[in-house]
Amino acid sequence: MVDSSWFDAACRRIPGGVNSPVRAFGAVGGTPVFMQRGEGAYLYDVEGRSYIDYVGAWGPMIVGHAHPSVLEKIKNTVAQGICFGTPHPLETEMAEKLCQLVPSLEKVRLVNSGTEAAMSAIRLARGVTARDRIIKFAGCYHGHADALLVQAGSGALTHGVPSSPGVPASTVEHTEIAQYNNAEEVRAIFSDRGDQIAAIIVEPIAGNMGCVLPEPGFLEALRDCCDRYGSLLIFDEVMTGFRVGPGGAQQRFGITPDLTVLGKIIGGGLPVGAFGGRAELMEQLAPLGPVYQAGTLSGNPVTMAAGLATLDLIGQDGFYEALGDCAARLVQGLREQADAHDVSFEAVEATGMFGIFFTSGGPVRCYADVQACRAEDYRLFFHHLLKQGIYLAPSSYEAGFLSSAHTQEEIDRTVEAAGTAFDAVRHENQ
Ligand code: KE4
Repeated sequence: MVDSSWFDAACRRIPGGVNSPVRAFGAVGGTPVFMQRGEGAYLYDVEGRSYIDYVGAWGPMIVGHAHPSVLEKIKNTVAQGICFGTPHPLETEMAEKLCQLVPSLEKVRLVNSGTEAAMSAIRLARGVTARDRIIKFAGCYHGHADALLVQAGSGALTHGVPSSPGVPASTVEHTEIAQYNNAEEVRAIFSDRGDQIAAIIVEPIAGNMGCVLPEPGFLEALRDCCDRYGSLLIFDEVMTGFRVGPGGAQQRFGITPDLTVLGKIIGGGLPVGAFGGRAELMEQLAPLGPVYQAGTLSGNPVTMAAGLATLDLIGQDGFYEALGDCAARLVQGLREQADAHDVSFEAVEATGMFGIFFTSGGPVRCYADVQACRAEDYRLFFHHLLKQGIYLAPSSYEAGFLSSAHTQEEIDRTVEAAGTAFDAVRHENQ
């Protein structure tokens, strides 16, 4: 593996040696791999080893690394200057594109991260409804804004408690935690205090506890509760937007949220976030309306260029069919290998994203199911694949990501390498 001196040097000046905790390999152990270059479906570490990449920078790199069209558009844009702090035509082009592609968008505001987008969408929902309470789901992640760093309080509590030091209890007292795929629980909350609830925020496919699909009726129940009580339904599509289909999860499932949160893919790998919805809601934002929101680099031209080039590529005929075929073959191959090596295992896919679970308990449908999975087996599996040049997410609580650059060759190599990895897991469990 990569010489640890790279990580030692990083740790001297960067907390934990990383600028985002999940990169630190805390969940799988070992020393993080320092990557130097990416091309197509591959990453290359600082010592020249290659890896088939199933992290894709946590979602943005859906057309693969260093795609020529994306690089070209970035180069042409940046050659004209980097950022002006004024309106720029590419911002209008991006807003127009997003509203064409995402069914529920009439207006959209660009920001610089998914965190910022989710935080702003919640502020807007609270401002528009003049209500404070929000509902989120255990295992769903919407960035690290204070109001969302919350975990379920003890039994009788109807509000969350901070999940991180530095978050005042008062900041999360209006945030409730429900269980994913538990429509009855949400209905009960609404029947008791629906008139106090500003919004539900949900990952329409949960990608921050592996990959957990909504069961039939779950998203519909959220939509129904919000309609009955005048609350807003916020789909956090930072991960699923343009990942699970051209119009995201809302198009895939035919559910129209009131607000949508986006990020990752729309920046093509550069810092980005966006939130949008009906014009009547979005026009409550400054400078038109009273809900304040701002950002120095929001909508900057270079990010817009990278995002637009990426959105052009995913708009090509057959893009999602090919991505979905690839995911299906990968998941099927992993299931077959797990069976062949007598390892109890589940795998799910949703076109460009997938989840793998070392579970003996059947389908994984909520956070508690994910917590019951064998994290130690995932750790072993991860490292045995890493040694064979396959780079999975360094945490069993993350989803995996494919790109249009992954071909049958990468899938075959991965499935073959998984055989060795499953064998190691079985031996460890004997
Ligand atoms: P960012 O602030 O990291 O751009 O986006 C936050 C966010 C919001 N909503 C969803 C559904 C997300 O998945 C994310 C961020 N995803 C994680 C990966 N699980 C980012 C990786 C990291 O934290 O380094």
